[in-house]
Order: sequence, then C-alpha cells, then structure tokens
Amino acid sequence: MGSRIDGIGWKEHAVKHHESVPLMDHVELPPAKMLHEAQAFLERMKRRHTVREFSDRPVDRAIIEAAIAAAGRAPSGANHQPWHFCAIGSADAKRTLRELAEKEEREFYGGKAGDVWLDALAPLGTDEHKPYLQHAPWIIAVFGQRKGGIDEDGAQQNYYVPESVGIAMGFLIAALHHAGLCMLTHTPKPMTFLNDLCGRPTSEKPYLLLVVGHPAEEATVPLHALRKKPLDQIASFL
Ligand code: IYR
Repeated sequence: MGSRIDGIGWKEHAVKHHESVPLMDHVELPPAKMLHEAQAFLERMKRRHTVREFSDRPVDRAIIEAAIAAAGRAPSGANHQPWHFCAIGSADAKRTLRELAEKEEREFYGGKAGDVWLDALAPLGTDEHKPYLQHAPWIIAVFGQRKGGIDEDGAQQNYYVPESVGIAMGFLIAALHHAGLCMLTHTPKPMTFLNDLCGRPTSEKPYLLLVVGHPAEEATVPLHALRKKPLDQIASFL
C-alpha cells in the first residue's frame, strides 16, 4: 500500500509498463453447451421488441444501476470509456423532457424531416406525441465524450467515440431486456437540449434517449418492426 516504484504510484507504474495479469474469470464451455447458449441467447433476443406504449409501473433503481454498470463493461477506444448515462426518474425532469422533446418533434414531423424520411417512418406509425417520456419510470440519456481519457476529470483525447458508445448502448439494451424490461430507443432531433436538462457539458454529445419500463397492457409491435433480415443477408463466411 502506498508503495512507489520509479517515483510513481504502483498503479501508474503498472499501466506505464503495460503489466498484465492472467485471464482469471473466463468460463470455458463444452462445444455442445456453447451452441446451446448461443442459440438460447438468439431466442431471447428475438423476444426484444421496441415498444412505444409503457405502463407507469415503477422499476427499481438498482436494476437500472446494474444495467448501466453492465454497459460500462463494453470495450472502448483505448479503454477510455467515453460515455455518460443520465438516468432520469424524477417526475419533474420527465415532464420537462417530454415538453422539450415534443417541441423538437413537432418541427420534425411538421416538415423539417422531409417527405422521404417521413415516408420511411410511416410503417412505424410514429408522430410528435411522446407521452412515454413522462410516464415510463426511467429515461436513460446516453452521452458520448470527445475528451476525458480514463481518469475522472481527465482531459485526454478519446477515440472511436461513436463506435464505443454504440457498443455500450447495445450492452445496455441487452442487459435491460435480459432483466425483463421493455425499451424504446428514442432520438429526438436535435437532442442538444439534453445537455442542459442533464447538467452535462456541451463537449458531450447526446446519442440516445432510452425509454425503459414495463409494457402497457395494450402495447403493440408494428409489423414492419418484425421484418428482420435473415442471416444469409447480414452475414458472409469466407
Ligand atoms: N425521432 C422521431 C423520428 C424517428 C426517427 C427514426 I430514424 C425512427 O426509427 C423512429 C422515429 C421519433 O422518435 O418519433
């Protein structure tokens, strides 16, 4: 404890000299079990559907915390972990969020999006009304950080920020789905009002609002959303 090597702390020393430890917690599975797990995960992910009708049933903050912590285990450029997750659960903040998002969405659907984009969205049946932003128990705003490095209050350049944040958002969605919750990936355009609302610096870029909760009893899934590309369209093997 407190030992110093070369005049620097041991952690800094270990990092500088890229010291490593043996891979200590990998779980090797027999091949048949591996296939079983891969297929079971696929079946589980097939039951993930974007939902737009939420119940106001509460969800424990501890579940949100665990899912965000899982997202924080995603790989990232130089392991800088260039993300911040703001979990919005307060009724006041959600009301403001809904007002601000609907204001942007009224402009978007009122013409700013253009006909081509609106035509592409037509099969989803979306419009400027976003009641779930107020009624779902949690809305998680995800931010990407251009700078920050690995240390708290660091100022280093970050790398592959959109890719890293994208992977972390995938982990977050998988974790919450695994916990039995429903979500909507929502991206009001523009989203810059989120910096103010969440008290985040302007150097951070909002990527996504993830609406999280239990589905309403009358929740539906658009048929368009059930059309998933088959494996032979999305993969090739050499
Ligand atoms: N942000 C709008 C529009 C929208 C855009 C895309 I791309 C979608 O896949 C769905 C909706 C909204 O949330 O309604």
